[in-house]
Amino acid sequence: EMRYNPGAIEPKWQKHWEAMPPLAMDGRPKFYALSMFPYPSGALHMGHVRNYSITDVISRYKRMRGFNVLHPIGWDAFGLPAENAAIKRGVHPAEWTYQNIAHMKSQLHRLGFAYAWEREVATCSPDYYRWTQKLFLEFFAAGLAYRKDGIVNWDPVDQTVLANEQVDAEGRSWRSGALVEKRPLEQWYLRITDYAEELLADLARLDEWPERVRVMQENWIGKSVGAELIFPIVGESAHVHVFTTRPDTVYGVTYIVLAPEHPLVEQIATAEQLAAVGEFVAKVQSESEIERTSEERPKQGVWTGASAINSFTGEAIPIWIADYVLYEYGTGAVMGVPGHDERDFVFAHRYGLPVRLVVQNPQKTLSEPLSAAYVDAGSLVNSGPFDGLDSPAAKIKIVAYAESQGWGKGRVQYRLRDWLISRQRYWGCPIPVVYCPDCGIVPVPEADLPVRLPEDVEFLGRGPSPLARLESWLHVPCPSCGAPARRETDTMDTFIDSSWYFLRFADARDSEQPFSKAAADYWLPVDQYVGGIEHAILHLLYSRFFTKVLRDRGMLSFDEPFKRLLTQGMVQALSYQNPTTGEYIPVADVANPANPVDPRTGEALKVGFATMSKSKGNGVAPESVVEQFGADTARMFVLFKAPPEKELEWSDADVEGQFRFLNRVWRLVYEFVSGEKTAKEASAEQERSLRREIHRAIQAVSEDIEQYKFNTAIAALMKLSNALGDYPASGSPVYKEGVYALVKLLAPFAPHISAELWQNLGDGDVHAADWPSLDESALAEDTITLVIQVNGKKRDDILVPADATAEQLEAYARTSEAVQRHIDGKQIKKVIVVPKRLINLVVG
Ligand code: ANZ
Ligand code: ZN
Repeated sequence: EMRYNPGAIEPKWQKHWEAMPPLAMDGRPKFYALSMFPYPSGALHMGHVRNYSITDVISRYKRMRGFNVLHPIGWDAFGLPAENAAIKRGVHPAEWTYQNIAHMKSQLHRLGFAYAWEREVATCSPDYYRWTQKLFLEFFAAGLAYRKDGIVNWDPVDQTVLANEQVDAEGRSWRSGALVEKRPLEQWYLRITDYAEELLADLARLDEWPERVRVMQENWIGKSVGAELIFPIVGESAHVHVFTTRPDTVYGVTYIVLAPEHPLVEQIATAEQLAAVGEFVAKVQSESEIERTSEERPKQGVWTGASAINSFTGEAIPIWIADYVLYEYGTGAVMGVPGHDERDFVFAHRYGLPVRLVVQNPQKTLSEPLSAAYVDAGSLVNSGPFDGLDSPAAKIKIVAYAESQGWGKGRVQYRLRDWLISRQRYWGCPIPVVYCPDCGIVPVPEADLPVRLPEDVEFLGRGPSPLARLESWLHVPCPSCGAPARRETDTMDTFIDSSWYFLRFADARDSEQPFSKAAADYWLPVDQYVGGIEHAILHLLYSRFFTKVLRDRGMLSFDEPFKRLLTQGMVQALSYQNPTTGEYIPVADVANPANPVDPRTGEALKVGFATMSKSKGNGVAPESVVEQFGADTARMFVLFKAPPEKELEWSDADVEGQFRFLNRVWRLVYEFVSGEKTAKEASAEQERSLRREIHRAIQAVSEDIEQYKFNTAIAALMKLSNALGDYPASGSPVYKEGVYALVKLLAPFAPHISAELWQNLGDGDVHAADWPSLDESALAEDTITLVIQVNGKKRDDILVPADATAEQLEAYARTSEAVQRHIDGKQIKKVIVVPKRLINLVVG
């Protein structure tokens, strides 16, 4: 057909790709491209389109380069929104979820993404969560899943506990936004801290990850090297253990502080202080960790009435409790060194505790009383036998001495906590254990998996979870002794489901095991992973943890799941905001974009780019672009508009620009296939120049795809199409070479139009074709610009043949009048040539 009509050709090719034969392991090199799988929220948004276009380009490109490519998709399908829909609208979470999956799946098809559909998974399906349960039992068998009574983060809106990772810096739930409360509760944990050191050390090997993500993980793991020092309590047999990163300051300790929750508090508080202590503990318990450790507010505390001995000095020092000491970190107790720690300095001043100088500033001699804490390293003073040592040496000596005396030992501390995985929710993977009055915690035998979610449940949205109220489900015989026992009613954090889905894709239909070792070892690690920066910590850290544990269980033989990572930027669009109320006005309600006003008040609106979202009313639905211009244009636009790591600003004009480009390509190929070939001849020079353009495009597009520079790759395609458009002799072999190369190079980006055009060229399936090969010799330039210097100063530049020898270059240089003037009859002593660029004549 003459006219480019995406609405006619795209569905045809989409059908074709759906029917692709399943993948098999074979002798070709493999390539595993993966986008973070979506949550089935209801509909795809532009962020999804951007994410999935990237892996689709990479995987189509790698296929043409001869790789055996795995590009799978699935659904992260457990989670709260489904349950909330059940509470609000009475629709069962499964029904809501599967409806959304069906709709989003049709959208994925319509965008022309080529997936290994035969490997599709949904984490809420029993064939998937059966294996999530099996993996939980692996962790349990390894001693890596355990129950612990602890203080948990409680989300009062969602009525469930949250992992530390799910509470933001303001102490709010990542999901509901509610201020998180602290509650004591017995829950399941995974022992991720056992892997803290390896998770940290292996970050260095992830050299194809963004630096930013590695730093975020490093900070999250938060390794501190220091010591645990022991302070005997006066008149008690108990000791206080503190964690410090500054053992070199031990002679400057003037008090000890316990976290208010510390179990010693009750034991050592004296009768006179007991009331004040109790009051303070109650006050602190109602505050969040963020409030307690805020830099702004004064540190507060109360003396317990008790004292401890600093064994180094023999001195008795008071034991306090204070808000700024956290029970969950280190030992829950610190040694107060006000001379060298800012928080301690503030605290000591507030409560009149002594401040002592024990580390001297080597730059600027300090003397007592100190006007501020000196926190850097220095040389020790007032520190007995350690005087004169610098801080690093003193740390080592003091720890060694403490060890020899039984006063403590070296210790490494991580900020990372064990992963709390229990959720008081229905729509999640049931934790496969039973509680027996005689046998205790009994894992459900593997043969009885999956522990299925019962379907007939009530959703009230308050009180205990539906599972905890379902008597028929709750009561089971103990798998071990048969006595009446109780099921676990909590389900797992959904981050568990996504911590291993990339492994399941290797062997998604295995009905005997989560995945076969052979398949995992063949397909993994993921060669290219693409997703949002919001997963920089949680999902990526948990997935790395799972991989390492499963490796140690003998289930796979690699250490890291994701070889290369790309975190794509957000898709933004113009948004309109009322300057007084801050409210966003939906784009659809703004009558005149040239002069946007609030339709209710007439106020002029603030205009800016903001992430597309429902709440801002500035989203563009993928299907609206697909209907108007086709999937190829939508894909080309999101890839062309910005580098993938950067924010992408939506622009209708640029969408149309891509549509026009595809129309030009269509016409060009159409005219080549059906039109009269011009009998005109091109000059040898024109011919060489077109070949150069063709091979430059081959080189640029190949390199750019490898380096995620999709925007410049598309620019190179445009350049090639222009060069072809300008070429006079469409009947010549080089023109044909150019047309074929253009269609092939376009194939990963705009797969439908290229498939159709390739078919018209009579050459089968472009997506099964070989990537065009680069002819380096075609890249060579005919002429180059030679810069001529005399005594290092530029005097002229001239065009010379690209393949001229050094002697020839010198001869060319001498012909320049400007150069002759500067040589001025003097003798040339030396000639320096930088090939293809520069010649320097040294005269004197
Ligand atoms: C004495 C000292 C002297 C300290 C000095 C610092 C400077 P990071 O790097 O975060 O590991 N600390 C220990 N446990 C704590 C807890 N549970 N709550 C609040 N603070 C705690 O910090 C370790 C330092 O934080 C430790 O070293 C301790 O104070 C404090 F000049 O000990 B330091
Ligand atoms: Zn039993």
